[in-house]
Amino acid sequence: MTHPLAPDRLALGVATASYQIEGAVDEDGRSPSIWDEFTSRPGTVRDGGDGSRACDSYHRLDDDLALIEDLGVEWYRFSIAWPRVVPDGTGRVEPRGLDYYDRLVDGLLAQGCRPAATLYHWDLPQRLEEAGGWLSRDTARAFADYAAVVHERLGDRVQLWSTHNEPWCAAYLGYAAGVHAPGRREGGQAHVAAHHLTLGHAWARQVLPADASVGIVLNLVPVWPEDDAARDVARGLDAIRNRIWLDPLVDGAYSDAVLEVAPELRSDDVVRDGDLGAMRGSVDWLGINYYTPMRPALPGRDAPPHPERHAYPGVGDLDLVVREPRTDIGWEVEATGLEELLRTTYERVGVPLVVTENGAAYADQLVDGVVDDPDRIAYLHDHVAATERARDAGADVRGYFVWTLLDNFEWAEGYTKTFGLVHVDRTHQDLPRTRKSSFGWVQRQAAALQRGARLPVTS
Ligand code: IFM
Repeated sequence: MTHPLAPDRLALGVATASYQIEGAVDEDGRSPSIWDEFTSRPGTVRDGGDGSRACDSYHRLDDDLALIEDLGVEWYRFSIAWPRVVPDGTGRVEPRGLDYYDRLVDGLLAQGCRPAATLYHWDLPQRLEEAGGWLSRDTARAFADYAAVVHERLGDRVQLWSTHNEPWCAAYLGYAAGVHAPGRREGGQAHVAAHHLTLGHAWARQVLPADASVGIVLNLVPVWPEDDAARDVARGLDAIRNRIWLDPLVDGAYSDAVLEVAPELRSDDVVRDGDLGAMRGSVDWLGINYYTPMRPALPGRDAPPHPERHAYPGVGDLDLVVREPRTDIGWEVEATGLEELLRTTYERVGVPLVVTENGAAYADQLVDGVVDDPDRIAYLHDHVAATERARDAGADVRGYFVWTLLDNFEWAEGYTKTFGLVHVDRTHQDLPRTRKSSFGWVQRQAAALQRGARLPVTS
């Protein structure tokens, strides 16, 4: 199959996700998702926000298409809201939901931008959660059926498909730490959710045409133990962040490192005959979302506990060290982590890679109609350079997509953390959009690419 992104240069794109920008959660037949239910519970989101309005992109498709056209990038990565398309999770299809994505895809193509569709970016229909959510195999089957419905409608125009976005978050933040929807704290059952997410991916791959280019988007991380004492927890962390996803995709097996922390996956009732075979070789390309490296340590340091420490069932007590400099969401800035991750992942998987998300939250200020964000520009510059270095070292990385177009609903952080190239003023009823300086920086990269330049360019 010809890959939609060419190997000879890095393609540039920008990414978004349905629940974070669309709003319109009860329009045109959309049913509630697990995020609608989760955000309705007091205390789950830092500022009490939710996605009911978000950036109102469902109603402002033309405005946002105009922003994308002005940005000048070659690719726009978006996700599809399952509850808009198959409101009950299975069965009846809602054509009005599909119509919205149809208009988006046609609008992008008309302005020369290529659509990349993600089928699941965490907005599971609430009805499926009530039937067991990702702890049930039936959800994996329902996902494959939903994937076929979407592909049937958009597959003639969308060439780059991903099944899941960051299934680690869906499984471990959702079913172990309980800080994302559905907000469950079920310990090792999160490993079962992880298995069903990968199974859903593999079954979706089977129902999509063989000539479709299908991948999965993983938030893999470089794991750098703080000291020798942390080597065991580092192995466990690596198992849950990296190996539990890559082992079945590449080897069709869970390695001992994974089974040690996830004994639930030794059960024949969970991992059934044929599951691992379906997963093996099921990606034509792999998406990598990178923000920061992880530095595991043993607990007991004189520092506040890390909020993610409950997201690693089976690993034992661990802490995570975060060095300076950090972005506004508290994540260490370290671009060499991306270079290392791309090189080692390419060696492991051997399929084309795309950096499907990379970007930074900074506390932007709108002053006299201007948002100047030099820290975000520096972050993007250094990470594009790291991506090019990984290519120089032989990693077949085909694209770099910025996270994200608009300041949006940042999950449990609500609207308090902003990653956008475009500021959205939430103090105004009509949510006016203002291009930040980083928007201009990406515009210049896109223009330079058209002249055949190597990125990043400085100007
Ligand atoms: O906003 C998220 C996105 O939905 C998934 N990847 C990480 C981003 C920043 O937290």
